[in-house]
Amino acid sequence: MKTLLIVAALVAVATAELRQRLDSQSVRLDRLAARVEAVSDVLQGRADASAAAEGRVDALNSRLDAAFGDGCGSGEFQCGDGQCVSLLSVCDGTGNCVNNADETVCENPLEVGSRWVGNVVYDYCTNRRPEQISLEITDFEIRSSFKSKAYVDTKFILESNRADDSKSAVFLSTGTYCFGCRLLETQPPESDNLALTCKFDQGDSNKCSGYIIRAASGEKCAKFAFVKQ
Ligand SMILES: [Ca+2]
Repeated sequence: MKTLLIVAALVAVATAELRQRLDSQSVRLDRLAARVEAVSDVLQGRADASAAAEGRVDALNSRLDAAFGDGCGSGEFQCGDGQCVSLLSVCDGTGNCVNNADETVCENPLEVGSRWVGNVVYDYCTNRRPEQISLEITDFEIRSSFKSKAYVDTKFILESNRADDSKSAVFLSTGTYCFGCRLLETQPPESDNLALTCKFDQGDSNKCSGYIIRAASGEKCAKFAFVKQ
């Protein structure tokens, strides 16, 4: 009986060690995936900034669109069938796409009162190094003179929960939501000139990819994965 108990104890210890090692490997893989994504985003951000400095952003966008894009220019909306129309014509009440797609993307994913939580993917630039950003929508207004964008008021709560440094900071900011781009862009709330944007994937209004952007250069320097609560 005593021998059985010893064997059972050894098996339990070995199982726990194996589980710990697997968890550790899983964490390493998650970190590796995040680093690969981070490098990709930083390279993209630097390429954008460099091109802007040289006045070649249009040419770069054309080349990227040709290789990976939807065939439309940066100020255009893709109707889904190859046709491109101006972003300004999206959600203006008149069908500009032959298939009327520019008037069927006018859903508002950022309802007043909705709350979003973004967990950090990577962060190369903020001073606070938040592990999480809570985003609340306090106002969403569509003005009759400019229906392709909405004016959005937001409240950010930056939360850091590290054992040695647990704190939060609250900021208010204004911004816009572009229906054709499915993109929220906010103004930098602080003198560090860092701004938050959030890009919705087509067909999913409950998640958006949040980027902290250096407003001066457009470089993406932090990413948070936002989910609607
Ligand atoms: Ca239209």
